[in-house]
Amino acid sequence: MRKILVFLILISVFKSSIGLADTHYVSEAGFDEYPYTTWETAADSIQKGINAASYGDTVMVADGIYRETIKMIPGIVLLGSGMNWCIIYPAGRSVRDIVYGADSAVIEGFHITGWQPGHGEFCVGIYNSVDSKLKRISNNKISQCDVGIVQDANTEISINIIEDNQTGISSGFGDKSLIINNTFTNNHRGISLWVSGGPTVINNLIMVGPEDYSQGIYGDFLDSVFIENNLIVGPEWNAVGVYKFSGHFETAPIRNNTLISDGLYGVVRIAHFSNEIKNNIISEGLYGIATYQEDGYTCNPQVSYNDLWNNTQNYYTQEGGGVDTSLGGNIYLDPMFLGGNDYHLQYGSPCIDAGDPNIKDPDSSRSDIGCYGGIWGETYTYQDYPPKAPDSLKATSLNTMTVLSWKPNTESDLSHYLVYKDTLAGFIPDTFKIVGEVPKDSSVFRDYDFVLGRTYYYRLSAWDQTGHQSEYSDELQILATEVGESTEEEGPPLPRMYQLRQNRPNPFNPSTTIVYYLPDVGYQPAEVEIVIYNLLGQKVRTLVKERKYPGEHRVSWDGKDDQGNDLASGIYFYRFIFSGTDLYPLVKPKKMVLIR
Ligand SMILES: [Ca+2]
Ligand SMILES: [Ca+2]
Repeated sequence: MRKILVFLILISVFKSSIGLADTHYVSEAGFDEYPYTTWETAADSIQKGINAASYGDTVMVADGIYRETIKMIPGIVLLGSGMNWCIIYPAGRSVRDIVYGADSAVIEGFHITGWQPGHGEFCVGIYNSVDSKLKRISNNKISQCDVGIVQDANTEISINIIEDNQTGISSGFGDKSLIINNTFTNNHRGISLWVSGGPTVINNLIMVGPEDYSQGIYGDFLDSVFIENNLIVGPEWNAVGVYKFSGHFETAPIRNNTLISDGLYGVVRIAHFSNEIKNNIISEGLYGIATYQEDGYTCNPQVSYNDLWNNTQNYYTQEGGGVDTSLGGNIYLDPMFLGGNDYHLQYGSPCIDAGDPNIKDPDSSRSDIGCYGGIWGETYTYQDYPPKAPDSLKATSLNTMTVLSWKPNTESDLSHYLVYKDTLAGFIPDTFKIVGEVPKDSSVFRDYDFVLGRTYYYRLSAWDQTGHQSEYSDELQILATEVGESTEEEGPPLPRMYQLRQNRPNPFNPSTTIVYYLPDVGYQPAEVEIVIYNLLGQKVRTLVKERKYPGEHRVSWDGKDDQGNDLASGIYFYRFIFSGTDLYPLVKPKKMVLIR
């Protein structure tokens, strides 16, 4: 019922805009009486309906499976009842083109499906060439073809679903089409751009297919092309976002795209090419941007204001290839996507307002990096999500402390971590179980409060600057043991002891040297203090107070106090303070003698 209503509205629109244009009907339920001008007399095939029409007419097609191939005529609008109900499927026909285009015609609302690509006859869903320039291809699903749409004309191709084809759209020979708002899924190549093709490719979602070297957009011998605001996602290890791109460009910006190539192969691979790669998020690939020389052409694209994140190697250049980053603006930070398959940016994302300042978003602010920023982008509310739960917890027990460390969170709006502890497995963290707060630039926590031989359980949460708490980390179990024993089978190598060695020479005049040793207990340098006291227990000199990496260190003392005065002969003590905690009695203070 709803569909019929839509039809009636569409009919009235066409009648009023085209004037004397007729409408012809096609339905499996009609009486098939020429010229098919009512649903009751509807034609029993689409081609009959088309043949009864003339320039400016509309042909409306009801639900059904139409086992035929279609040859359009100029100037008609061919309207199916919708891609889920109106199917053109010429199974078994030994033909190449399922739909053959015609000048200024429109096709909308069909599912055009061929046979399995690569089986028997080469199959094209819609053939649309310079001799048969369709005006618009919209709201169709095109599947199971060797090529979904062959495109050598200047056509609007919009809001189609193009899936399970060998190639989704093949565009070439001077094509200046607008390919906009389409969804490509599971094609070996989403869009192939051939000899001197130069379409504008905007706002498409391209889910790259699963075969080896599947590609989102492939280009060869190009003239000019615009690749903007596309989301290209490679769900398989070998996917490539934008591949090859050779040619003699007048202009070929790759701008404001989000390119996620989940795995081992590169996202952008470009030859003969010295144009701009700007405002893109390029993530998860083996190579973020790869360039190489081909046929003697060098390649040195201008790369600015991109976010390259979590690629094994952000830039890869072979001989004759280069990357010109002199304009700057590139960042290498977690883009903070919403997650799942949603690549909108979270509140606090480093990509917000970080694109080229000369490019504006629809809300007139500075462009965001990625496919929702820039002139074809969206205005949307940035949702403030909590950070991810801390991950990869490790712990080591020494006899006076337990050292926890974890993989640092990557969110730009991170504030701190909270550490929860209990003596029961499977405990539920609450505020009474908080044993520490760790600032965002550290990912180590030292716990001095335990009984040797007992087992403790830890969980962590991460907090952002607007007060959102992550989910809790997995629980980590640790048995507090004697020095140097690790309770983890595959934990970090056993740390050596903290050491504060006897000063040399001793007694001394005028100066002496103290050697100390820090074990490896985590990812971050730790603050170390070495403080000197007199016999009365008064602090006379802070010799060291800074963050130090693990390993052996040495420091000299010249017998002066903090004000630079010479101290008197006598006995002095020095002690070792580690991240604010006196390590006594693990590391006992040592005595030294100054002789004037
Ligand atoms: Ca912005
Ligand atoms: Ca947040």
